[in-house]
Amino acid sequence: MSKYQVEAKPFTFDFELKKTALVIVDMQRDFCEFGGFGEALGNDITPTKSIIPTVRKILDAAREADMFIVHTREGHRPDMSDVPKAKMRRFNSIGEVGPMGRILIRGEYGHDIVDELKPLKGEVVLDKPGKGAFYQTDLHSILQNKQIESLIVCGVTTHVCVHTTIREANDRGYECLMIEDGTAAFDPRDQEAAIRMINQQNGIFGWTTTSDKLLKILKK
Ligand code: TIU
Repeated sequence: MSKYQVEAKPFTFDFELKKTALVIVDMQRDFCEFGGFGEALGNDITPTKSIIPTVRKILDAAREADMFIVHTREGHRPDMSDVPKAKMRRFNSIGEVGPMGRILIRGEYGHDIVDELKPLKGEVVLDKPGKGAFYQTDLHSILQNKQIESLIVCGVTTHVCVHTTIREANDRGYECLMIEDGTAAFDPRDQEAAIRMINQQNGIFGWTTTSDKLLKILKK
């Protein structure tokens, strides 16, 4: 059993390789490229785009270590029958045609994961209709079947889908390590607050660390 210890906040994060999954949240063109959902919401997507190389380094190290890998995508069915009225009322760009196809719709170019982080055969690609990766998906049963106990979490956006996913995971008994520079929010204030909200109060939702600390121990 390969056991690892990463320097983290609020204290060292211990994990067993075979019981750990790398979860990459919503690194889709819709959030990381121009003309997608992120921009339609009035955001500058520079921060989300800028973490792609860091997430790629973590993904490469996880692949090298033979870690279980899950990629998530937020999006909806083409007929939009799974979009709650309450979501549509506030985000009526969903389903509109943009430069990358219909915004946040499964099967469209903009909905897919950026080229640099393209999933490999055998890695789980999980489509989710909400912000959290556990809501209306089979993620919990997949992780249970694989005997996963710990999650290393990267992706976008930190305060929205990453946070919701970590909160859902924490309540289900998983220990979560969020990578501070492997996640991004559109606004640096949200990034800072989101990191603190995970590791505060002795790790109320989990642990946080930086990519260099994780990569250092994964490459040993
Ligand atoms: N708007 C925003 O910050 N995020 C989302 O809508 N989805 C995800 O975080 N993936």
